[in-house]
Amino acid sequence: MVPFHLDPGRAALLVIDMQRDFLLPGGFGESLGNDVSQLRRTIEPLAAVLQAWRAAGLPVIHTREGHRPDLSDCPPAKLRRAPDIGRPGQFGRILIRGEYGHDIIDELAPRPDEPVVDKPGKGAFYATDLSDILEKLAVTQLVVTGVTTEVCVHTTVREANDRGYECLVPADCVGSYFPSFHQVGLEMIAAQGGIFGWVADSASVIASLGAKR
Ligand code: C5J
Repeated sequence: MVPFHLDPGRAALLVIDMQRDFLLPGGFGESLGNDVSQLRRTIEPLAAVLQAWRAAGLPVIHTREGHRPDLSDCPPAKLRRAPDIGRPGQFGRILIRGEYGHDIIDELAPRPDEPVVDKPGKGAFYATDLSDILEKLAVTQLVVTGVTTEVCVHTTVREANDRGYECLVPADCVGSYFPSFHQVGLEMIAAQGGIFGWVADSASVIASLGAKR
């Protein structure tokens, strides 16, 4: 496999959908019968990467999955399969912008200078200005973290790969409610010599930042 060499001058950290609706006990994710501890185990390693990334002065971009209060940006086909979107939950209307549950967990709260990209879909490029943000930053590499491995992380990595970005996924910084999907999701990224990215871990990302400083 071709090695991934982090080029700090051209890299951004992407933090996908670390939202209360997905991660908090009592929230939307748990209400669907999911074990949120499978996602919550990413918080500590991801916070460590975030801290090192910020200390290196490199760009961080956060995303949130969600919709306008009138649901006009939620395709009926999505709503049919996720009818709880927009309904009241323990942390406000589920996956609706402006609600407490839609926002990012306190441990990974964005800084005022870090863009937060609101996305109606699973991928972070669809119907967002993420491409413009990355172009302005002259970024060509993405370290992609967050939840869930096989849905929003995977879709975003695939979208990014098709747009020419080199994507590195630290395995301990992404999580799924389904451990088997997580495992296979990671294997799929790195299969066949890295068919759409690379997989590493938080320690190696932090170490490569230190080495470049
Ligand atoms: C899902 C996500 N799984 N952020 N969203 O619906 O992966």
